[in-house]
Amino acid sequence: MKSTKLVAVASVAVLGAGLLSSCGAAENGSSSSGGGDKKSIAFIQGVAGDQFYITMQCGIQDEAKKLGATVKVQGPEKFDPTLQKPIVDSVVASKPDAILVAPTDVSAMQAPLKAAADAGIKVVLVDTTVNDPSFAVSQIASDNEGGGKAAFDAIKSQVPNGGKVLVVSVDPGISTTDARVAGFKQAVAGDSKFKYLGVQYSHNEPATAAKIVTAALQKDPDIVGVFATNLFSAEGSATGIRQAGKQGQVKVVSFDAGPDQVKALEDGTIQALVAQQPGVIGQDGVQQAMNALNGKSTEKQIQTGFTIITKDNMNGDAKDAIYKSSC
Ligand code: T6T
Repeated sequence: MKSTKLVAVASVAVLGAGLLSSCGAAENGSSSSGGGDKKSIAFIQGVAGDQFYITMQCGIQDEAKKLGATVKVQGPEKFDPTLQKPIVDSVVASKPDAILVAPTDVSAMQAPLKAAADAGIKVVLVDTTVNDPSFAVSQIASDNEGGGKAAFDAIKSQVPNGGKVLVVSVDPGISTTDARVAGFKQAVAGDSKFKYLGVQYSHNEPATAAKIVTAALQKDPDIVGVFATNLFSAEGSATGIRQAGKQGQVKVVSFDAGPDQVKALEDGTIQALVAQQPGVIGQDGVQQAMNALNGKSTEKQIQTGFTIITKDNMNGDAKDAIYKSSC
């Protein structure tokens, strides 16, 4: 296993769609035109329009250009396996040489992706995984559990005296966000000054995340911290905090680093971001796919690092860790 590429830019001393296809998918970009004897790679995102996957797409396209492959990108309109499965099926029918895919559910995407591998397509799992990923030539993801722990450390540095903490996640059954919740929960359990209020699911809808946070603050006005496990949970949590008029009072730490999250960092609604390295995940994914296609050995598992972004380093060392909205 490749060593962890952890980028510790800052200590956690915080504070201080294009075309719509018939199956409802957004085909949001293809690159490296031509073809000939070039290898063809299909990238299937977890959801279209998410800056995490857009940044990953940029890394994929850059690397594919270097290595001489074509790339087609598609993603479902929502982070939802019932919408992602038909995309996988139609991509498999189009017979690309390799698929880079972020499965939206550990169980529901198992059979469709296994079928892709059985059809002779090299499958690389990027970001998320499935229950039995043995059919994949490689899996590349952040240290999601470690990131959950880092999120707790960031909250703790804000409120060293402890108190009640809440988690806003996406849906159960997503490997990444489930691991972040587990890492955070375990870290809270290790510090008796903190009380874990549990996890609530936003279904990747910012409006739902906002409602969760406002309702939780009504029920428990003494909440000291919120951990939002991804970009859309964070956007909604920030809205909920603003609606409750508790900016800066309740400390918010989230995964990801989309432009809206960075704005919330700037205005003091969010205190720290655990930024992943989606571009690197994409580059590594293409390299592994090409190795597999060229008969070279692959790395079964690659773990990428993260950067803690705060108001203090967002315009400095951590600037490059902010996600892109376009390539
Ligand atoms: O946090 C990322 C990704 O790692 C996760 O699997 C799903 O949500 C994001 O895409 C951010 O919205």
